Amino acid sequence: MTPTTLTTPAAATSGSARGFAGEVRHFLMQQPRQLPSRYLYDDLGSALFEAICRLPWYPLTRAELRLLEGHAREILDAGVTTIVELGPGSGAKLSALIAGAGNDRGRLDLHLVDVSGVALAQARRTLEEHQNVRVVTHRATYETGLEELGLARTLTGRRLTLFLGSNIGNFDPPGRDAFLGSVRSALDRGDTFLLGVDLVKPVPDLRLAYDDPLGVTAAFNLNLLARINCELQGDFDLHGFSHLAIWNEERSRIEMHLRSDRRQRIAVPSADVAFVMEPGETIWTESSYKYQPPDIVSMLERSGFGVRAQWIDAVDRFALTLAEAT
Ligand code: AVI
Repeated sequence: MTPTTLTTPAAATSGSARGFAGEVRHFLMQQPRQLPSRYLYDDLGSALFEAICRLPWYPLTRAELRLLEGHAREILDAGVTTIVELGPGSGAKLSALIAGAGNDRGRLDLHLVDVSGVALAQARRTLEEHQNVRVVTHRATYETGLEELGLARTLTGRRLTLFLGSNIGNFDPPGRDAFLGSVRSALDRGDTFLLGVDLVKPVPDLRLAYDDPLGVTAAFNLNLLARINCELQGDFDLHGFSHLAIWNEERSRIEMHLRSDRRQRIAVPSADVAFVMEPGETIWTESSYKYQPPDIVSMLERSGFGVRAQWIDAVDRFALTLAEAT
């Protein structure tokens, strides 16, 4: 089958050095200093994230896979002919869903949306192992990909859109609601949406998931400074920073920070920025919101969905929620 890839201008420019430099300057000058978490995922960062998903202390991926396999037939009911996955990673989750649905399903069109060409190529290889599927990759941001797919839709069959891995947890509440609204706008009434969300769980478990004893999550976090050094000629001393994972009870989120261990001067010439960090001062690199099951139902209902089913992994506290565009 001929590979199909659509590359939008937005995807081509969103990761450009100029956008990165401008955002690094803007966010490092905020108080508290910050860096957007999407920049954690260069090639090394993506490989480190794949490693995190295999750690015994990070149960999200395994819990979600169990739910996908166990409820595949209910999720992929008879009318679904098209599946769109936003951020497919290696393609393993969609692959588990298709395998769990058995051999009596009809033909499926699979549309994969991601800014990373490497991830799309890997997901395509995984998914083309299945019989009776057509894989179309869209190298685009989620929003642009959804728009593209909305315009290109045909009138036959129903569409299922997947947003898995608790990626929604990395949005702050206003961004989350705007994103869910844009997903809803791209769907027709009756289309379905499957959302994978990590749940609130005991604080020691959350701390271990985001500060593992092997130091893989610390490396994932510190790699952002290594990326800035490499791509923007920064002079961050990686030995002068420590990884922190803090549970913010009030906001129900785990925050990742990089703490300066001493007073140090930092310059990033290609981002046109230089500043001093005091001992203990941090750069906030990620928020990972954790939800209660009813919160997920409410956020979907507010965005124009009706919830059809919610499945919860009681051991690792993870939820898959299947909703319908109303
Ligand atoms: C991708 N995202 C859902 C992960 C999370 O759990 O927030 C990223 C991650 N950060 C540290 N470990 C994993």
